[in-house]
Amino acid sequence: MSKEYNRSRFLAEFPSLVEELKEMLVHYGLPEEATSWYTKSLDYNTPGGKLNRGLSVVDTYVILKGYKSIDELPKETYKKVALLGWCIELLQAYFLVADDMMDKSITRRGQPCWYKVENVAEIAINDAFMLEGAIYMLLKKHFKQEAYYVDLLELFHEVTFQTELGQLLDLITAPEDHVDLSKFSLEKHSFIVIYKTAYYSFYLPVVLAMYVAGITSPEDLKQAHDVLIPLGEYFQIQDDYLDCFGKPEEIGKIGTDIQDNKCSWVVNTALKIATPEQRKVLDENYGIKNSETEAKCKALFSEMKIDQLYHEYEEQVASDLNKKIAKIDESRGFKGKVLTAFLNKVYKRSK
Ligand code: GPP
Ligand code: MG
Ligand code: MG
Ligand code: MG
Repeated sequence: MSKEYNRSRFLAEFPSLVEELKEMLVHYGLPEEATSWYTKSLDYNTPGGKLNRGLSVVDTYVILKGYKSIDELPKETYKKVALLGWCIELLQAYFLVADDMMDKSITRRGQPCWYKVENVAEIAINDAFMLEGAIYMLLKKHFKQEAYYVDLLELFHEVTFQTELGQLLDLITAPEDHVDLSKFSLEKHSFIVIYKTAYYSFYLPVVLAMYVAGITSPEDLKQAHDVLIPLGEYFQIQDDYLDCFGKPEEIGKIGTDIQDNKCSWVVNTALKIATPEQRKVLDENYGIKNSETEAKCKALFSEMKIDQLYHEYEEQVASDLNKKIAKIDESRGFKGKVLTAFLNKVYKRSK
């Protein structure tokens, strides 16, 4: 079954979720102008991305159940699993609306960041909260009767908290007014990216599908965790790499990491091998809100062949992960194929 088909079927579920949320607002007696604001925020911020996280819930469930394609799923089951996928996309929308304000980003998914849209500005903070709120309204409506309802809630809450911990360290390691590259390290980078990205983007979709499929032994959750967390770390390292070396037309956003003084994989890798002269260039040009100093950092990263080191890292991590996946114990129903599918989606991505 084609990727395009899976994607369009998943997208086709979204309008009915918006309708359900609107009905809940009618119940509260919310005036029309506020309902239409919320709808606009949901439409603008939720469906426009790659949808990898949401689609992964469906894909993982199909693999765990041994189906050949999504068309073999009973309609009601498809809807349920897709709804969990949309809940991750709502979580992602919530994070991105807030992250773009914190990172002072300009574009996202090829359009202006939500807070940059006319008349939105700081209202985006409340909109972010309400994107998160939608998750729990939908989970209550569709999953309250399930034995694993509390597990779902706890999982969403814990993963959200973990993401916020990563975001906290990301932000305080990148103060706007004070550049101190000695505060950076690859170890700190690893904590930041595992927490701000790997849990919600990789661990969460698989564990959601595992709950619905009834495969939830601690051993299986650990097997999933031990591959998905390093895979998510690799994914965020790609994001850091693309922020500096990617094409804005391709990645749909303009990189801000150098000017934002971010503790990114690129600068950490450069710091590890820099000569005293190169270190001086970085000390004088990194983390400044200025496109000329930014260009100097980029030129230095190219001269230091950071892109080559990145490609070497990429080969190494993919080979390590494949070896780990080959050792998965499938005796309780979990399947290594779930993890291979993820790795294939991520390996050598350019957007
Ligand atoms: C991505 O970092 C991390 C997030 C989107 C998590 C945000 C978490 C919150 C609690 C708000 P990034 O800033 O590198 O992403 P991008 O490059 O897409 O802006
Ligand atoms: Mg950020
Ligand atoms: Mg950002
Ligand atoms: Mg980034």
